Amino acid sequence: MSNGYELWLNYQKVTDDALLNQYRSSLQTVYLEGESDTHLAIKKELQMGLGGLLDTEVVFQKYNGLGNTLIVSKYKDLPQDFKTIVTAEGLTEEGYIIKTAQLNGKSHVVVSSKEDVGLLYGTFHFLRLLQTHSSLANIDIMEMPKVNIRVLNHWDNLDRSVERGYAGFSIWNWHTLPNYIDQRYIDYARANASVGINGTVVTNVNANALILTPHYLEKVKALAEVFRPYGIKVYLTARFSAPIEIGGLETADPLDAGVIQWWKDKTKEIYTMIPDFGGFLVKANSEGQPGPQNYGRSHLDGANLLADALEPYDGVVMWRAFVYSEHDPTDRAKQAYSEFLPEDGKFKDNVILQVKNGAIDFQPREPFHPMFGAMPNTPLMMEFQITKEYLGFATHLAFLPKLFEETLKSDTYRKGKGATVAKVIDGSLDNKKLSGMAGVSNVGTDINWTGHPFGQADWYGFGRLAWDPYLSAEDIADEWLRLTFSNDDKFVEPVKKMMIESREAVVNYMNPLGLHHIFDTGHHYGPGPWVGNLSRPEWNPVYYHKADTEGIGFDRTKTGSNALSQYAPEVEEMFTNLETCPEEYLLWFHHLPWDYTLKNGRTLWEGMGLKYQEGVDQVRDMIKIWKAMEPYVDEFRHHQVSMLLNIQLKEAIWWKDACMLYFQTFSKMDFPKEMEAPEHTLEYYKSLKFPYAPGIRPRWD
Ligand code: GCV
Repeated sequence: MSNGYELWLNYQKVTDDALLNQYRSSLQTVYLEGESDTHLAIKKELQMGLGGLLDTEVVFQKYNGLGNTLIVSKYKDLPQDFKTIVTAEGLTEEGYIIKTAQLNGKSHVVVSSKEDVGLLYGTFHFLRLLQTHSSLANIDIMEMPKVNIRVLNHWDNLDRSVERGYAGFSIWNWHTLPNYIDQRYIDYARANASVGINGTVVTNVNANALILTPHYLEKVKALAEVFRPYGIKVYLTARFSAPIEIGGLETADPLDAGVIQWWKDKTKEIYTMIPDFGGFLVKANSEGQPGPQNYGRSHLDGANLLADALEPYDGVVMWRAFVYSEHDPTDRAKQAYSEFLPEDGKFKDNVILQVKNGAIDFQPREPFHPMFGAMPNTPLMMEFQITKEYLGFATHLAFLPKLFEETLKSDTYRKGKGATVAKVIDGSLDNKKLSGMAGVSNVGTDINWTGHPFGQADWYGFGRLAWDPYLSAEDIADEWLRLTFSNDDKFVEPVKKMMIESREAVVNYMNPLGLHHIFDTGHHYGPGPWVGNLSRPEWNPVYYHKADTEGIGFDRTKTGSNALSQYAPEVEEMFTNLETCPEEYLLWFHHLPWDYTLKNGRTLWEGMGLKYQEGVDQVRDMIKIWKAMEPYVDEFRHHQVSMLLNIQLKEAIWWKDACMLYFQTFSKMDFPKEMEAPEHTLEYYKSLKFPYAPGIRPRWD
């Protein structure tokens, strides 16, 4: 039985006997030299990994002169000229080589790198090869991350609540830190390092300045010490008004000499305690957070202020582009672009703008953010949401790497065809020095970390894509299933198919055909397309679907908000033209009549009903597939996932019924005959209230 705590690092004994014997005979001795903390972590991981996978005692031999090379061999004596086996030439700092090397007619597996951390990454990869039952005969791997900054963003508050967290409380126990080091901190670091995540922002972007006080910095330092051997840097969110709140100043104006000095001093204090501190992540002038605009200054002034303070220590500022103003009546989707575009090329070298994958807010499906195609002179990093604020919390199975892949593969056409978002964020399109990918974490104190056992796959997949944004979601699903559950193809193939389809299922039963942000208010749990009474127009679902008796959808073409003009002409044309606009984005960009004819010949109204129904049916299929998997999965996790899938089905039906009943008040048309009739009345769905739905903060109404 597995409670899921070990994640994808469970190192179960190899089940194939022939392979097990082969592994056992060729992997008897591990030769290692180093004694740095990272080398010790490597040794521990190999002891655990090989011990578990091979269920046998593996001998570790210290061998001088190996540096950042480790050799796993069947031979008790290592040939003296081992140095010729591999060279780390051409590798970047975090890169590694894994090779089956022949020497004096003898075969060894060699992992080699330039720096300690590369060897750690190589070790995890080597273990992954064994976990996925790969042959050792001809390994020839060279890996280097394509993206520099690969970070998790924790929206964790100091009281241990987690904004948009659905897997328990924050894993950071601020009260017992710095003296009590929870084993979770170490396992968290191992899990992240195993997929190449090299940074963590431990505090919420809706920030609390207290984290920058000495009392808390001591605690952050303790975490940084746990993470350091695993190549993970700590970052903090910087509340822009901190100079006032904890510094006793009267202003936080970024051009004020006292404020400039305060940030310099604070940054120095942090680096004295944490020499490899990563830098600051900032949400400013967004959803009530303070920022430079409070003083009539710009985002540029704010970001450069912090960049100056961090520059002597090689720290970076990750400045969020998620901004929209309650005083700006223009389409919310246009605001970030309008705000940041004029500043392109003016940020200091150690500033990177952190841009959400889409221009609204982590919807089940969004077109890529237009900023990715428009800022050649500013490094842009991707912000994905791993936690499922808008994809069913931790009770729905929706494999997010599929969503991430879709955005990364999108073509911005900034330099003609092939200028994908992946190329923008790995910096290759414009030869950027800084590049990054952030994922809003879905981790909490639940035993299995992520609530839903399949939520682990989203964390895993985020890390793998941050390392290499060109990986396919399908390969990631395959890998994760083998590591986490079983290598049996009779299990892997159907469940992989289920994972790959799962995200589309959620889109279908929540937001089909380009609908978006029709979630119930504040907590975003369940449907609320009827909500229209909130103080800020763009917090209301009615703002996004614009349903009326004529039709439905947000016109973002030239006849509407013209948000499409923010894309390259090829993209603008493709989305504008109804012939070429993919139907999954239809209502994102167009307001269309209810009887508009879809490509399948059905009316838009009928098409909506069919999509909602398809989503429900897809969940039914998922339940069927999972049921058949009973022989391959331990009872505990099988039962857990079964219960969750049943919740998902109930909620999928809820979404279908509530949305279709509500939209019917405008369309005044009958439901398509293939759609199952709603279970309740619209009034019933409207009456549902969830004041204690998880993940909300008091700020939200
Ligand atoms: C951290 C959305 C979420 C907020 C979140 C915000 C952001 O609005 O609902 O909880 O705040 O995005 O990304 O800053």
